[in-house]
Amino acid sequence: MFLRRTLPQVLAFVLAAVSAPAATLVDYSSTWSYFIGVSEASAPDPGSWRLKGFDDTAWLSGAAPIGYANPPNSAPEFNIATQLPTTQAAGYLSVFFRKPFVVNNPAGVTQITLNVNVDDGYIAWINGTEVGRWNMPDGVIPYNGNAVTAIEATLSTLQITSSPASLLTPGTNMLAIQVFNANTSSSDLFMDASLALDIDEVPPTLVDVTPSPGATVQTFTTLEVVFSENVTGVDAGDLRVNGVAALSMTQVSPLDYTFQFAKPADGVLQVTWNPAHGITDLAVPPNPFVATNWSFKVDSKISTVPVVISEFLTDNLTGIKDDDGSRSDWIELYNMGSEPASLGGWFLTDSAANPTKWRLPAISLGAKNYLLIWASGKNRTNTAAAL
Ligand SMILES: [Ca+2]
Ligand SMILES: [Ca+2]
Ligand SMILES: [Ca+2]
Ligand SMILES: [Ca+2]
Repeated sequence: MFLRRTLPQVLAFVLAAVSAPAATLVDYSSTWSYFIGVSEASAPDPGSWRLKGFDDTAWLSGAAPIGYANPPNSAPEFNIATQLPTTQAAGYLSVFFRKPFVVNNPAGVTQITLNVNVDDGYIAWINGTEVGRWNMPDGVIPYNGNAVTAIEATLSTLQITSSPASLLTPGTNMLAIQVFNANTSSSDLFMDASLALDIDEVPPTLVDVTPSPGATVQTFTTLEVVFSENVTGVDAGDLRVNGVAALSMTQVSPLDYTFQFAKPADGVLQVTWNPAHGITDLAVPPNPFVATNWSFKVDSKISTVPVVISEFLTDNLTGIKDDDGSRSDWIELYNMGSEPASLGGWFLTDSAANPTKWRLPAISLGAKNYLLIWASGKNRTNTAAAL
């Protein structure tokens, strides 16, 4: 058996990250409109039959499974509900199928599952976008193209988890399937299919906040929150610091918001949500945001020296030598800031148990300047010479 899948960006064979119930929108044994492929199903655009607006009133319709077996009622095809003429009798290699389905709120759809029980191969489209093919060659296949191999009816399952909502529109949508026989002498053809949507039932939560819980910041006027998914209903009045609502709110993206507050006095700030925040995800029915509170601290006196360890060497065997001609390990500090920074009150250590192992002299490191410190154990503190 030869399996082929295309459009990998819309086909992800992974478990959905969220648990969600599936709503079956097209069940097996449904009634389909169909057109026996003695020509393309639409002209001049051979693809327009896949769209919702195409007029298929002249097409036949019948309940699935739809197909034929030669001889009739052969074992694998015993349950065919709508009999087609054989390819030999009617001179075709493919059959076009259309089935409308209704989606009230595409934004809440987290996965589309399409099951097709087919002999011999198929290509499927939702609203004109190909969502997958099975036992078919690549590329555009004309009405008289054919499946790769002859098989008995086989169930193939597509799970579309990457942006499934982008394939759908609110209201009526169109599932189009073209079934191909493997060759003009094939003894059979078979199609039955189901389509199910997983609906989001997972409430939004916070995945990141700034300032973070327990943080100490020097100044505070802006608070940023990132939700686990796109949400709606976010207003300045939804978020409070020490009981006072934000002055304003800015939407960075549908899941990322900043809130502006009046500058508070130093101390611990409690961040809470208005119980009537009204924030929900985009599912139908919507799932309310599960609010969590946190606190952080403002201390205007804390140092915010923008000095980082920019480079270090821990095993100096062949590198540079210090003033005494010996090779020690070294650490390079860099002032990222735009002002000179005092190193007074800062320490270097190589022991987590001893964070104040070596006190930096209270020198000033100029803006955008580097400082090399030898980890020599010589404890040099003459700021006029190398450290
Ligand atoms: Ca057969
Ligand atoms: Ca066949
Ligand atoms: Ca959700
Ligand atoms: Ca709100």
